[in-house]
Amino acid sequence: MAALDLWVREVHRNQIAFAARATGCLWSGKSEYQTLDVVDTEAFGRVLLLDGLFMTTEKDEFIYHEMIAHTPLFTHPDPRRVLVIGGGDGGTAREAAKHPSVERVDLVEIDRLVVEKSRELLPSIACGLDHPKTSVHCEDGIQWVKTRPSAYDVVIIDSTDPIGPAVGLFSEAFYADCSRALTDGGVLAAQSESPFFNREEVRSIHRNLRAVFPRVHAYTAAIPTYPGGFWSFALASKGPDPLKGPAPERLAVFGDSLKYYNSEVHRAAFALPNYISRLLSE
Ligand code: SPD
Repeated sequence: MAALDLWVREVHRNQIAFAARATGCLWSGKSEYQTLDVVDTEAFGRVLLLDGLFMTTEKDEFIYHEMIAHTPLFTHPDPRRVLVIGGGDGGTAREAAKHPSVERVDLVEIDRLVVEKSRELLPSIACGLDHPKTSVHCEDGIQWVKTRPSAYDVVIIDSTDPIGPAVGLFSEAFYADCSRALTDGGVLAAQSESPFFNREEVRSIHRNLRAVFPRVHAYTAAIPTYPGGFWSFALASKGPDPLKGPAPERLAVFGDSLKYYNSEVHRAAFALPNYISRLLSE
């Protein structure tokens, strides 16, 4: 008898699809905010999907988490207090906690089920949730930043896509609250969608950030499991220049523990293809 032909598939805007062969489903359920599935695959190991969209996978998560965390953290000269909004799987907190200067990582994830299921089923990623520097708060990040003036050196918005509970995490009003939650010279990074398939979202993220921050740059990374395999991030700074790259003595402390990020990758990530720089200047 032939084995079952099971695939997990993300359909993007009913136009394109990305699929991976599944070897089993470890959890499927619904929280108050979204559907949540953890599926085992041959190609990517365990995959976390929210509302049917690939959020993170055991095998390629290092690319996204290293780039969303280390790019802003090495841009700031001395990051001590870090806020991660979203990021309930723990990968971004895991990377932030690696910085010797970082004393505290507040992780504010609205959906408790994401935290619980990540701890249970994605331990290599979720170890960041239980790091001694990390405090997990299952609360609304939009409210959190409203009441914490000058509390953080770096804010990282590790959100889902701009649908459902995450929509407010892409607004100018929210970015203004994040700016107030940052110290002078603070730095913010946010996942900012596919520059090829989400052109309007990318443009709007940059428009909203530019209304608040004096300096805003896009950077990119190749991420196999996100639509198009190519993803963008936004870096907004109240002072430090992200294009300089990491201080060599700070990066040296990491030895060979990073799998994607290095100083050449940091600088190269800000080099934009013409179609993206034109999109951002339109
Ligand atoms: N289309 C996928 C965008 C997902 C961004 N966030 C992923 C969370 C991983 N910590």
